[in-house]
Amino acid sequence: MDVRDVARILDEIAGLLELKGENPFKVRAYENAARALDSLTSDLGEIIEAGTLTEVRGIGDSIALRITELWTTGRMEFHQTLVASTPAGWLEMIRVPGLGAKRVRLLGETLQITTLEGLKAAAEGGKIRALKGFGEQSERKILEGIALLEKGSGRFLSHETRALAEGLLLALKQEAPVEAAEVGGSLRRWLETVKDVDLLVATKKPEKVTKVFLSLIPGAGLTGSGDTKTSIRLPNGLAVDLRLVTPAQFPFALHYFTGSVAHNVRVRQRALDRGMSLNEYELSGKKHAEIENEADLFKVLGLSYIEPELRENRGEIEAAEAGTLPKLVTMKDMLGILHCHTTYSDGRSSLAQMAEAAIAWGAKYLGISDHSASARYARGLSEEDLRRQWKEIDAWNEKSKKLRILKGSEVDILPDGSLDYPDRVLEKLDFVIVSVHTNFTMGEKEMTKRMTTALENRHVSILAHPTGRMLLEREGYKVALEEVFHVAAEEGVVVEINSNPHRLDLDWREVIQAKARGIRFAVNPDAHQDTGYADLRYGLGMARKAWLTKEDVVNTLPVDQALALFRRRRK
Ligand code: DGT
Ligand code: CA
Ligand code: ZN
Repeated sequence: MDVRDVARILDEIAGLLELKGENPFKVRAYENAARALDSLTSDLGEIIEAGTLTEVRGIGDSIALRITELWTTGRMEFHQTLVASTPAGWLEMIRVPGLGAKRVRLLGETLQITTLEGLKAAAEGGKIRALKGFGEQSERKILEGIALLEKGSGRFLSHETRALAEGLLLALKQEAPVEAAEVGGSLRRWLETVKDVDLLVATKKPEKVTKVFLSLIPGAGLTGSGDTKTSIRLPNGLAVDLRLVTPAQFPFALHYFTGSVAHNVRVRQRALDRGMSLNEYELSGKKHAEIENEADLFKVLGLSYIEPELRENRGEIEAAEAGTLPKLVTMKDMLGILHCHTTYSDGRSSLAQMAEAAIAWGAKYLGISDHSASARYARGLSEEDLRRQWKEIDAWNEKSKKLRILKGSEVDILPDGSLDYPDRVLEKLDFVIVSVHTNFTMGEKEMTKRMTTALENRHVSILAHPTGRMLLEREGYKVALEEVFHVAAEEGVVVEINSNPHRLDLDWREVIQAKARGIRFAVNPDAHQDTGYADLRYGLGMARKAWLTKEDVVNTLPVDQALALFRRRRK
């Protein structure tokens, strides 16, 4: 259990209390405690051991006791009692986008609904529109929300599973007789969501490895066990498959279990065409000594090495044959970090903290972009606030040799396509990010016009999170992306790949389309605190899946060239 698990359970308690119609102050107390844990700067275990948990702002006496119980025993009586006394379906219903705990309870009690299916039936039967506070539109929204849930059901955000997978691999390498170990499947291909975790281990002592594996997560249930495969399921429903092979089989198994299925089918066919047969354990007619790793396997098949991110059967095999695979952008290439928030708007770290963290991360420049004036949802900056921030940035740049801070803003695109600061303010900024944060539900035509109008403003440098999607939560707004790309390409506007693992927006499939039009990209963390730069690896995963090279990504440019690019349109 780590601190994030504890925060998640506190949030769940807040939801459960709300479902029960408990005192809002009590609900708030749990939410506050969860946020306090999120922004903890020292180790929770150490704090608990030192008995200083109640000194953390936002955590009161009784919640501190419950956190301690959870941390030390792995369970919390209060939480379990709450879960046991709430219809399980209600917890699912809260996950329907747009339905809060209050409405779930109202619907549950008045219509005697206890399951998600019951909710769907009620909405389809037109029973919800008759209730006070609901209408036909809310009924339609509920159905859309359920459809989205069903579509994503059983999938997980990749960051929720990656840390677990990497932790398990590390533990196996340290504690078991492991010769080689890798994560496979969609996780290794950096897909944005994953169904399960596929682990692959080469060993000469499979029983020992299995035994260690089963001891690593005490709360997990065993769902399958054999000589070569062991499957467990975590309490949150995530399945982890461990496959065991011999060291000689490892390259074949790693390639096979990395996938994708479509890629595998092509590669296997290629082997057949060359008179060989390939399966997850071997390539017939080849001595194992000839193939020590995946690169050797590709080579025998007449292909250059294909990075896992590219294995989606989207032309990578043809390119590998022709020797035209791109040199994918890497973390080392990234010199600058753009799109970051501070305590001036809705960030949790100060400008100085964000800057120090950027230095530690190895950045040469940092683009600050707090929210604009009318962004009430995020404490947007007035012109006066912005000027105050510029002073602080100037002072920093005067004294710091290590990191240049750029003056930017994340400016709201207003419903009519105009921007949330006048041009005379925008022209003073080093870079201008624009994005849609309000009125998501307008029609496709209107939204397209809104966005293209904004991009035509010559002060705009970057379009952020272009579709507004939240993975497994909500679809993006309706917009004709081809038209937006067309204008962005024409105007020289850079398009963002937002690295927040809940967004990963623009999607890599769309990035491929946009790149074909000559668009360049910024891989941005959208960091709201000084630990937020870590998300860049997820954005980079998207960039690499879209075949992007260093040249396609503007924050690989030295600061002067990046600035010149952002200001080019103003001349
Ligand atoms: P996921 O789990 O839905 O996020 O996506 P994957 O790609 O991880 O799929 P998964 O876990 O079902 O299988 C892992 C890999 O095993 C998959 O990427 C390729 C390989 N594999 C699974 N089933 C087949 C199959 O029927 N044919 C071939 N050629 N490969 C398969
Ligand atoms: Ca998988
Ligand atoms: Zn932002």
